[in-house]
Amino acid sequence: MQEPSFSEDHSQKENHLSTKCRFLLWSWISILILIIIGVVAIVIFIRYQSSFSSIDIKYDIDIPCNPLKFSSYTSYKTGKTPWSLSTGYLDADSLLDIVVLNQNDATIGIFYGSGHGNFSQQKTYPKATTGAYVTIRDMNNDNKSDIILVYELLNEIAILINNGNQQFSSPITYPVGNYPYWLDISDFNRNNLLDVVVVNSEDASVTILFDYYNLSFSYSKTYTAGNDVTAVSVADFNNDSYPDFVTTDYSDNTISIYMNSKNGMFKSRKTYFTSVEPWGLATADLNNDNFIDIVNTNFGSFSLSVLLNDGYGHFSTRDTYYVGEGPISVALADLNNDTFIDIITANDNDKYVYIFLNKQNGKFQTYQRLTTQSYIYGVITGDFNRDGKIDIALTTGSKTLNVLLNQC
Ligand SMILES: *[C@@H]1O[C@H](CO)[C@@H](O)[C@H](O)[C@H]1NC(C)=O
Ligand SMILES: *[C@@H]1O[C@H](CO)[C@@H](O)[C@H](O)[C@H]1NC(C)=O
Ligand SMILES: *[C@@H]1O[C@H](CO)[C@@H](O)[C@H](O)[C@H]1NC(C)=O
Ligand SMILES: *[C@@H]1O[C@H](CO)[C@@H](O)[C@H](O)[C@H]1NC(C)=O
Ligand SMILES: *[C@@H]1O[C@H](CO)[C@@H](O)[C@H](O)[C@H]1NC(C)=O
Ligand SMILES: [Ca+2]
Ligand SMILES: [Ca+2]
Ligand SMILES: [Ca+2]
Repeated sequence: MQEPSFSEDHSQKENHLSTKCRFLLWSWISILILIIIGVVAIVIFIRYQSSFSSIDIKYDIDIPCNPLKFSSYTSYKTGKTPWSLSTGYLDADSLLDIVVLNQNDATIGIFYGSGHGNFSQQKTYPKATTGAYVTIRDMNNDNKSDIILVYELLNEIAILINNGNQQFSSPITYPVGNYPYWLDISDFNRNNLLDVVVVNSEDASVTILFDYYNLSFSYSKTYTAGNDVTAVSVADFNNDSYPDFVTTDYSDNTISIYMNSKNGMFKSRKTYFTSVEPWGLATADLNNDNFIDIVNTNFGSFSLSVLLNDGYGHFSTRDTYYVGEGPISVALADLNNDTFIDIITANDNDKYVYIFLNKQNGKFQTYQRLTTQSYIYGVITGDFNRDGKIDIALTTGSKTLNVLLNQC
């Protein structure tokens, strides 16, 4: 009876010892594993952090210039609340200039370009009141680009005629609807006289001023629109060679498509849901099928909607991309020269410009972002230093214009 009990004791002792050994062994292995995990975690964290400072993660390597490379921003002083901006040739030197609408100040500012990517200090021109939108077009067909503004408080648009030598006429105004917010220019009735479509945000309407000639429009038409209609973009959506247009209906969470009846008159609008508070808007062919597609910012849901044209001017395919708090303006341009249009946007609540590269099929890669000054309203693109690479300019809440040069 003892032997078994002894042998039991003995084996228990042995078990006890080997448990101790195993405990020590496993402790060491565990510590080693923890150290390895720690090191790996630190390496990942450092790499993630450093890539985060200029750009974000996960790239499709087969897209050119990926990640993108831009200069850091150059800052130019503007007036109060620089809001909308536009680029074009405003003097006779064929070098791109930039006009900035200083919303809460009685001026617009023109930054004359040198062609090297740098600009003059702003040269100011008077305007009558606050303004919500500015664009550039040769309205009177004299081969000099004029400046067109929206006066939201006066329910008017205004045109400054370019008189050459960096001189402009004082603004000539034209009545539209209640609280106009944005406009676009085209020739809807195809008679070679320019027409202007204006969205009136506070009376849910769209005004079209037709046939600008000898400083006047010859007639206008008003169409009902969505609620708080904030932006408009003209494009031929159904490829019938007559220009159509799209609006963002901020309080309805929709965009509306207005199709031209091939006489400059418009059929009743067709709406598509986007997301919360659609605001900024741009149109271009994003998947290279020759049909024009739509991108809008959704201010309230911190996102972009991309709506692809099915070839008949219908937009049932919608993709959503998240971008951060308060996106307003959006621009479309091919930043990496692969023939596919990329998306450039920014938020009114941070200090980055966000770039979504086209995956060459109308879908977009995770954004890359570039540092700018804070609180961005307007974003535009243009080849400011004439190197064939499209650059970016934007207005900020620091009362500045920022210019970032493409170096990809
Ligand atoms: C129009 O103006 C540009 C300069 O802005 C000039 O290069 C071009 O030759 C002009 N064209 C005509 C037809 O006058
Ligand atoms: C722009 O840069 C060029 C070349 O670096 C320089 O010669 C020119 O004076 C600059 N122009 C302005 C307006 O700063
Ligand atoms: C242009 O408008 C002015 C003033 O309204 C008028 O006197 C003039 O006859 C018009 N010219 C043409 C060519 O229509
Ligand atoms: C658009 O219309 C033009 C002229 O009718 C035609 O040549 C072209 O092929 C059309 N484009 C597409 C993508 O269908
Ligand atoms: C862009 O691509 C075109 C066509 O491939 C090429 O000719 C041009 O040089 C490129 N531009 C730049 C700036 O790389
Ligand atoms: Ca016309
Ligand atoms: Ca398309
Ligand atoms: Ca591209």
